[in-house]
Amino acid sequence: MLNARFFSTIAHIRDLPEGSQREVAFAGRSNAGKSSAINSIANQKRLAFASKTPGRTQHLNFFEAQVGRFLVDLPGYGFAKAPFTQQRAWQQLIGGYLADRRQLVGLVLIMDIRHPLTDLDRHLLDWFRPTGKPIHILLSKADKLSRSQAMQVIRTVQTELSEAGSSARVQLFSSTHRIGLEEAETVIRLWLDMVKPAKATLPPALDADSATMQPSAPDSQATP
Ligand SMILES: Nc1nc2c(ncn2[C@@H]2O[C@H](COP(=O)(O)OP(=O)(O)OP(=O)(O)O)[C@@H](O)[C@H]2O)c(=O)[nH]1
Ligand SMILES: [Mg+2]
Repeated sequence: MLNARFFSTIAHIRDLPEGSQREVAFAGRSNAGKSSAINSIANQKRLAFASKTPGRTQHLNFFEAQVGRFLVDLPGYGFAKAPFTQQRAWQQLIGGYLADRRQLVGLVLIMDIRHPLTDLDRHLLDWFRPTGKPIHILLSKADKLSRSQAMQVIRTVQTELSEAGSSARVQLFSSTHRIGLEEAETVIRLWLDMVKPAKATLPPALDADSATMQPSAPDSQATP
């Protein structure tokens, strides 16, 4: 688990956190499950203000996972009829952030598994691609489908992405049923250059118990 804590809410590009080194942004349609995904990955309840009312997240919400390493919850798109890159607020704040933020190292795109790759999702994928930064897709609410239905969707999405020349990776995800959490966390840790705290293990020769043990058969394993 990443243990992130709420850091700040940003309404203007000029207020982006100073001293940030790496950021991973979470984007997707309104109600796709972005805030819930951040909550479950960050091991927090109500951290990112998940709600039943679409469009609640209006600004960029920053969560600090380690000093200088952030998860960024973006406002959802899909309300107004115009493509989001033509909407003034989106263009200035979120568009500007995604296109120009040097510290942004990767984009997590959340898509409801029951409505994957909408026109707006494709638009975002095409629009973000010139940055050259990696995209990882979470097919969220995977608990809403059977395992075989979910596998069918992931295959279809993978095929469509590769046909469109996208190198985005895709996985199943559910915040409520904790599906795919580890896989998502691994990607985010890698992008943020965070290493898991190493477990303190003693080399066998220095382990007090094994030092006093009788020699065992070559293929048997010593259990702690
Ligand atoms: N069954 C199920 N419901 C989920 C899951 N993730 C989120 N939801 C529900 O979907 C709704 C929207 O979740 P949010 O996390 O607020 O979605 P969002 O993408 O942040 O929405 P906006 O901020 O409005 O763009 C809430 O009612 C959540 O409880 C999931 O994995 N499974
Ligand atoms: Mg939200």
